[in-house]
Amino acid sequence: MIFSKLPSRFFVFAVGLTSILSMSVAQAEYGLNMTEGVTPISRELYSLHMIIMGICVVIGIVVFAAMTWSVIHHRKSKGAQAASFHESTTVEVVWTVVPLLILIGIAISATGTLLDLEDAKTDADITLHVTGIQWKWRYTYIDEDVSFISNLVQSSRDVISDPTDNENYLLEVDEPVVLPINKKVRFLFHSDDVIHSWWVPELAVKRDSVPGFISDSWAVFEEPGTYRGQCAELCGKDHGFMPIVVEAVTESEYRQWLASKKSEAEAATASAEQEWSMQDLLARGETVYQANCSACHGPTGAGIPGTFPAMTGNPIVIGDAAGNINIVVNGKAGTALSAFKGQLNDVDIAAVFTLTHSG
Ligand code: HEC
Ligand SMILES: [Cu+2]
Repeated sequence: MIFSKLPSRFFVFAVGLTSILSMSVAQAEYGLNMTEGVTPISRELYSLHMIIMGICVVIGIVVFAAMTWSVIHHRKSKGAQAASFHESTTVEVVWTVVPLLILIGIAISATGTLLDLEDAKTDADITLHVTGIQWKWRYTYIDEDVSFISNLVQSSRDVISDPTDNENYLLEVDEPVVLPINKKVRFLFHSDDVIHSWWVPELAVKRDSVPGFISDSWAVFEEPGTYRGQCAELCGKDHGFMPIVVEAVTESEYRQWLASKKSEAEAATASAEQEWSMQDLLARGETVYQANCSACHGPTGAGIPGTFPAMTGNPIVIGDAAGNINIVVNGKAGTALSAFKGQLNDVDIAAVFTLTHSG
């Protein structure tokens, strides 16, 4: 009989459940609930979530209590007989009207928040264009003439075989996005290649970045701070290696940062005119290569046979200079190699060319 098997099955179930629960306690930083976040919209979403969760819990308790009570009090061994009534209008009206009222209640509280969430445009102070690229993000400050690529930081790449003790492993970038507090920031999302998703839990922003399509979202930071996130759409080999770091700072720090970004860009343009020693160029090339090329062509240039060509000893790379530069600058349509002209400045392209071309 099935009941003779019950105790051992129940035991396995109980042990399983306990171990799952104790696991989630051990990994407390992942939490059991969603984060409340740091922006007005994230808090609105959080309270909406709590209200609806509360309603679901109450319904769950009522339904399971009724079921459990009926199963125990009307069990066959007690000689219970099924009631023989049909088509009770009262019951049918009750089970239609009660859920309807609950749904209307949820819709009323949700609609305001959803409208708020969708309204990225009204009164936006700053527009940030976010582009997903395999496997990094480009940030362009519309109206500010500032644009840069944000890559996984080298210190995370270096310890991939043993990341113990690496603070913010895979959650640190070389160039964080900097934004001022108390301003409405509108994000525009787009992709250069496949679908990515820009996800920063504390901002309650998780939007797909889709090639050929622009979607938006927004945030207002109330406190300075550093907020981290990741790409949340499986986008290829290094999907797990394109983190997001947003730094919220005061208005004056933001202005300073913008100014320093602009002078950095000017210095980079000017450095293209300067005479570079071979040694400096190779060193610069190594940095550019590790940040921009190593994900596909490998840290040592060995590539991945059958998927990404090796750089070392590659006839195209060590052969005709113009052909090699053309491929890097313009990319190759239909392959994973994107055009680097919008991502690297002239000196960086020259440096990485010098490095790879020298074998
Ligand atoms: C997202 C993956 C990816 C990244 C990042 C990448 N490449 Fe490539 N690269 C490719 C692929 C794929 C090809 C082969 C294209 C083809 O099918 O012809 C290629 C080809 C090349 C070639 C032509 C050699 C050949 O055998 O086809 C050169 C030169 C090159 N890449 C240089 C670079 C440089 C320099 C960087 C960094 C600035 C870089 N690549 C970054 C994927 C990548
Ligand atoms: Cu991605």
